[in-house]
Amino acid sequence: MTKNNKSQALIHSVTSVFIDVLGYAPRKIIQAPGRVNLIGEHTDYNDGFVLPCAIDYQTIVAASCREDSIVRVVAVDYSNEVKEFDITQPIIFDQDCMWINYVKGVVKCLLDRGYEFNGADITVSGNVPQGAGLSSSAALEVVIGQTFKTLYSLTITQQDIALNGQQAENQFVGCNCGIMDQLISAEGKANHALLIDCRTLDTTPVSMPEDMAVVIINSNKKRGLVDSEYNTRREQCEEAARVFGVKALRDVTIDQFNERVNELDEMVAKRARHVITENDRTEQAALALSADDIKLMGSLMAASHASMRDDFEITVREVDVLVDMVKECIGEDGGVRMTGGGFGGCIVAIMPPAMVDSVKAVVEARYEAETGLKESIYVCKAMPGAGEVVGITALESVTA
Ligand code: GAF
Repeated sequence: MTKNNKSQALIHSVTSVFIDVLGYAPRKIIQAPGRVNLIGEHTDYNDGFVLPCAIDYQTIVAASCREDSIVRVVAVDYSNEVKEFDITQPIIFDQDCMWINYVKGVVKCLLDRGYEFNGADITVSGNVPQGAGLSSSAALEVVIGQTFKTLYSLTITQQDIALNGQQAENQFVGCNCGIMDQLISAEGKANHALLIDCRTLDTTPVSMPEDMAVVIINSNKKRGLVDSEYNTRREQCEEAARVFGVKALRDVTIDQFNERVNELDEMVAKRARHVITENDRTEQAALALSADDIKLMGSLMAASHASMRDDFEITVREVDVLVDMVKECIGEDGGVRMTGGGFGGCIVAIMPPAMVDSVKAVVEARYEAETGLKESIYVCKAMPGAGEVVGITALESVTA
């Protein structure tokens, strides 16, 4: 991974806290990125297609092996709170401290999969905005898996680090998410998005046009009822698949849907139509992006947003306002849609780099006035997935 200023600051802070709190210098620095999904929303758990890229907002760990069986973790972003657990004892959910459950879940799942290791000392910090739909949880799950892989030379693939993280989230933390977030965090590629087939987990790199900026705007609308609404959408999709007699909505074409739509409950039909059309849009978008066809990409993103708003019903007013505002600025020269699980959170826009300042100016001038909320804007690059941070020693980073 190449260092940028944002990651350099995180490396500095995990390393110096490691030395201050744990009393010695860490052996390894490991990172895992957040992600932005360009298109393909709520398709992953329907065995469909997604097109995310890893971004230059990350979770970074400083770590060393221990000779005993204790995992000791310092959360730099939670006032250096220290938590520890013993991997030879039952690993149980902590009702009072949420962040440690992601670490515990990942370690427990690694042990359940048969990997063997001792304890570790870990400091962790991140700059992926939390609760914004940019996968801060997946970045934490993946960086912890990657840390044990690195410290103990585990023969675990990047795909299995992702699956292990998803299992931790599903079974230990209790959110029934799909595989997209963990997989892009583990396998992302610089300057590329990945078309992921969420049934086979095959990934196809899609190069990002050079003259295209990726801009994420956080509505800062607090995401409400996320887990319960998410799980309801999943159940509705599963219900539709049952009616069609298939394993997942991935197996239903648009023509088949139209022929049998009357057999579905009205709301279930809307949910299914979103997923089926979104899968199709996502495959088309991968082709459009690799052909630098931004006009087509923009129209697919617009259709995706309308489908999330009208059929899947996961957008909120503030997000719709932002999308319309940005669309007005970029016209057919780019694309914009909500990104992530929904019910608040972020939009993603692609546009020529020369437009970024004027789009920022419009949003800064109008969004707060129209919604009472202040946005946050991140201009991102597509980054590599999780790995050890090379070309830097722990002490160099502290003194840099
Ligand atoms: C969340 C989930 F974690 C993903 O698996 C995916 O379903 C996404 O929402 C919606 O596309 O990020």
